[in-house]
Amino acid sequence: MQKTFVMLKPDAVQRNLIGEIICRFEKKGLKAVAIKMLEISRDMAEKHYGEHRGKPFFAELVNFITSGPVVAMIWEGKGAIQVARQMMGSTDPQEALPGTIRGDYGLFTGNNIVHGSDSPESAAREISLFFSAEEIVSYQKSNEPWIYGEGAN
Ligand code: DAT
Ligand code: MG
Repeated sequence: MQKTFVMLKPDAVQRNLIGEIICRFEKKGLKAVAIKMLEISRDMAEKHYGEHRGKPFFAELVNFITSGPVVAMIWEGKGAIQVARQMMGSTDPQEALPGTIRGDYGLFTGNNIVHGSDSPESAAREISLFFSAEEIVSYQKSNEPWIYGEGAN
């Protein structure tokens, strides 16, 4: 089953949105297989956002993501990468549609609440940057046939 890396950014933690956002992914039917709170070092932030190095907002982005604790998570499910991106909404919360996480909770691109992997390659890279293999669990949930129908197994 596909895995995606999702991170609740420092603004989500400070604004008491951890539970609310985890609730959305759970209700959607995705399965949490790793969750932890941590403070990101500058080195890790620069690695995580390496594709944006050199862009005008890079320094601000690294400052923001290291400005307080974050919640790093791996969610598993069919099409999890694309599904989580759709649930997050557009990068700019002013453009993100109501009903999406950024559309419901944000107003400013710098502080856009949540990160989600944008491809299988970035999911693999981000998962291995944030989690060791021992931190990722593998388990069955009895509700899977109710989520995926006959295609559950
Ligand atoms: P996303 O987080 O939707 O994948 P991205 O990978 O293009 O977006 O950018 C990473 C983060 O960088 C984004 O969540 C917020 C910040 N960012 C992107 N574009 C920006 C801009 N034009 N000005 C300020 N911050 C920006
Ligand atoms: Mg991105």
